[in-house]
Amino acid sequence: SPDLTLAAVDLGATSGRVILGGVTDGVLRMKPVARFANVPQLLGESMHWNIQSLFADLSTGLREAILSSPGLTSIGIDSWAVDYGLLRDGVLLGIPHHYRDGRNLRGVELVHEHVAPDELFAHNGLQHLDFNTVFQFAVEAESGFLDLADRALLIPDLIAFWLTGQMSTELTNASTTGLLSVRDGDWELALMERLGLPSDLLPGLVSPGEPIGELSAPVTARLGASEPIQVTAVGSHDTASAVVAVPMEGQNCAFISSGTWSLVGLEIDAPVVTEEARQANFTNEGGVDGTIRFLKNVSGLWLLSESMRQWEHDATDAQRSSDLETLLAEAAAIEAPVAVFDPSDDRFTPPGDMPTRIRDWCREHGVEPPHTRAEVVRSILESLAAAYAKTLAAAEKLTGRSVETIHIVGGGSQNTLLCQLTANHSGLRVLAGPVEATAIGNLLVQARAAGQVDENSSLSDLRQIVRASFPVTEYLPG
Ligand code: ADP
Ligand code: LRH
Repeated sequence: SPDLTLAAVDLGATSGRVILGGVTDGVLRMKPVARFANVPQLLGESMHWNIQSLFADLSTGLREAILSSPGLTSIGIDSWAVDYGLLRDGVLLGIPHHYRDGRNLRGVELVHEHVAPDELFAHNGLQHLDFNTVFQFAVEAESGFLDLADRALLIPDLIAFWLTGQMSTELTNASTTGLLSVRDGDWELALMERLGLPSDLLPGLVSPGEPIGELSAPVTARLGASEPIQVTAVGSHDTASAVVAVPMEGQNCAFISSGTWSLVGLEIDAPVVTEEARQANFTNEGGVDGTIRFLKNVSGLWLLSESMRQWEHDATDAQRSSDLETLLAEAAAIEAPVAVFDPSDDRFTPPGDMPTRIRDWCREHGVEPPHTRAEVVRSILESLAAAYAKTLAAAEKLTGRSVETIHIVGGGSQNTLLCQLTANHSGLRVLAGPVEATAIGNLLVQARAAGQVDENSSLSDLRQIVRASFPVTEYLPG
């Protein structure tokens, strides 16, 4: 494929992919070359990412990409936020923890002993999530692990290091650590010092579009490349890349990046760090080109996939038939009202028996619990849609903006029931797609850096390419 000269490595919490792409005449063409599961590992009591297997799978994907497109010039890497590996002398110390690991509560306690929640928010502008990197670092400091390490690399930066030998911290993902200033976008060195964290634990910042480094000689050989290939910084936080590819036009659009999590909010120019925003637990994450994503992390399709995992686990052979499509069709056919619960309740964060936890939540709150599998599915989707509507109403109030259209991107944009329920609960028009928004945003930032689109293109120019390349599906409130 002569014009597919860019590759996106996109690691979601549910699955990873390698996708080739290139922009010709204002249209992005893509070719998926690899897709692999991302299965967390429980080792004793702790929960980890299977980083070895992810790196092996993405390397196989990159080999395929190079084989299929020998003119490949650039690779961009994104993944879920907040998690990292600790290193000493370039060697990984231990297996990176999963953000759903139970250790984070201790980290929250430790950090709040030194810095109160409101002060922390004034520094970093982040929604309180127990897994923000700053809390994880506090646990590592207490256990003595940080004393052993000379570096921490966020997951996409760790992969870039293994590919190039260069260490850096990409800016959008850095903004999820809790250690980046929401005002000037630089490391909060004074905050790190107060928390006893070494100021050079995380390496220097790079911005999306900047080069990270060329594939090292051994990696070039292993991947079968014959020309030098650049690893280019993209919005390495998957949500930052996804929002680049939300085909929104004008000020009256909101987005929902819908996958394992639902990231629900607005793109704005300057952070909102008012006490009201903090109380409502909104976040100000750093986006590509200096934008701010004012959003809330509202749980997501994790509730559904984890329920399905439980049913698969419980199933006798006779019952082992509920694939996603069947379950969604059964859920769509339900006419009676179902339970609406709070999908962001902390009890739903760790892996486990979601249907039982949902029923428990309902009983505790005097709500009739869902009984059948289809009712559980409907209840999950109805609850997510209700939470989206509530979150966007709050975002409108806190920013003074008014939302007319909700864009849903990511794997969940294929869930027609969820899209329709979102339109119903919000009373707003929903435009669904593209599905692979994250990989698209990753590729477009590379395309701009590589000169396939004008280097002065703004995000709205890039979104014009998204509109020209991918259809959307409209849902009107029913
Ligand atoms: P992540 O990037 O967090 O790994 P994705 O954006 O890939 O997540 O979304 C994964 C989710 O998309 C799945 O949990 C599933 O609920 C949903 N999904 C995937 N394919 C379909 C489909 N064909 N119909 C409806 N939902 C789907
Ligand atoms: C989505 C995501 C989200 C974070 C969470 C840890 O994949 O990056 O933006 O809050 O994972």
